[in-house]
Amino acid sequence: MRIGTTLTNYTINKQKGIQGASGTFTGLLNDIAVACKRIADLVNKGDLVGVLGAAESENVQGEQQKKLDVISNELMIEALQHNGHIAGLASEEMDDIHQLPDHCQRGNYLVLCDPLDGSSNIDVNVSVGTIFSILKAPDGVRNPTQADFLKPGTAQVAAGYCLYGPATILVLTTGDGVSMFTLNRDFGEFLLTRENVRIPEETAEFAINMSNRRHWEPPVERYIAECLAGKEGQRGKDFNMRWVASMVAEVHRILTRGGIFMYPGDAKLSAAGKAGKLRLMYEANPMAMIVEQAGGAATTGRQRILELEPQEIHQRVPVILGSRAEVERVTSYHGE
Ligand code: P6P
Repeated sequence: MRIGTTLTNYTINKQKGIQGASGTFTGLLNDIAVACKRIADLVNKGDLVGVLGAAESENVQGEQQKKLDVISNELMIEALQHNGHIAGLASEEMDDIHQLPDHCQRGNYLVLCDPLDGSSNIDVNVSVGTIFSILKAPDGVRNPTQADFLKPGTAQVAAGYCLYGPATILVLTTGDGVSMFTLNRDFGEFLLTRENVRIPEETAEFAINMSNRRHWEPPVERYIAECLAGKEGQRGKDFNMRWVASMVAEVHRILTRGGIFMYPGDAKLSAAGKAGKLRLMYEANPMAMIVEQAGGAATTGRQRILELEPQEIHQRVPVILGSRAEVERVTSYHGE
């Protein structure tokens, strides 16, 4: 499709020929884009509008919320609940499923989101992002329950993120490749800037929080030690390392130039009763769909993320994703 086309025109054209396409999906993506534009505006203004710093609250994870976490969640609800495109919304920032007010018309979709991922970076002006996952809503259900959201990642009809960095870029897949749209602030539209994004199969760049090294399982230790051994080691090449502590920024780098991102389970997380740090439903699943649609791979180290059967809306999983050859190497080490 023509570079420079708007997100709305792009989705209308994508929906043409899809049996029963009612335009609701295009409307839903427009609602999400409105929320992302409003979040981008606040992220960009920061201290000028008093949105930085901690809120007086914790989320369901027991983590200190930032003011912008709470505000971004409210902006997602505001943008999504009034237009009849969704039947329910789940968010990292809300304990339970958000039930739409009775007067709101219900739509065909369920949305799960991390309204502002990486928000610990907000106060230090490092890129953050919104992550979203879209499922079909069950027919005729006005108030979906948590069980209606607990579908494997393969059931997603679309997934995406909006990266609030030097540029504001919305990245989307509807199951037919990955496209990128850059926000033109002059007239407030996301314009198509890249289509059919592909992740290089090979890479020499890994992303992991090295401060957790003493807690890692042997397969992770083995893989990273080989990377650190460089060209003198058995990999025969030097590796570079990055760690932004903002998953959206890491995934965007990988989509752009390849790489492997790892947030594995480890002894410290296990001791706290956690299978991983990242959340399956609104971080791992949408990012895994995007990465796979761009030719990469996404596993827990032991199995494909998109095939996991969810048990709980906020459940955590280990995440290893990116350039296919490297993800398969690490995953093979787990199987030995
Ligand atoms: P750590 C942000 O809080 C996040 O959920 C991801 O975006 C990021 O990759 C990870 O956690 C960073 O975790 O332990 O390095 O702060």
